[in-house]
Amino acid sequence: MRRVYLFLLGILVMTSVGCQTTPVKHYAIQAEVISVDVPKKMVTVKHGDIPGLMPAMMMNYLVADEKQIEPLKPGDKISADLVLGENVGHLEKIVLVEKAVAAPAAGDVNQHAH
Ligand SMILES: [Cu+2]
Repeated sequence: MRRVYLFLLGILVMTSVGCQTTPVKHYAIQAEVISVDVPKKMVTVKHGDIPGLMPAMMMNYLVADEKQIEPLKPGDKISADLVLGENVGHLEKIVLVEKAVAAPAAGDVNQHAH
């Protein structure tokens, strides 16, 4: 009986090693860009709730590829893949969801009451 148990345990260990080569975790996040530092590959965002990880907050993230943050401007809404598992988390697959509202154009003046 014990032998069967060990055999099953062996299969379990091999299976988990096989399908999980790295202990890296991915979290899909939604965030608003606060500032972008392309040379440092750093982006400051205000992210929403990340279930099981942290509540909504403002924080800095490194990005794997600085080209992904080059076009970003403060106020842009993005979605990204937060990758944790190394010393520092970083963002991948950054997608611009919504462009920041542009500076008030002539048309917007009409919205003010005057
Ligand atoms: Cu956070």
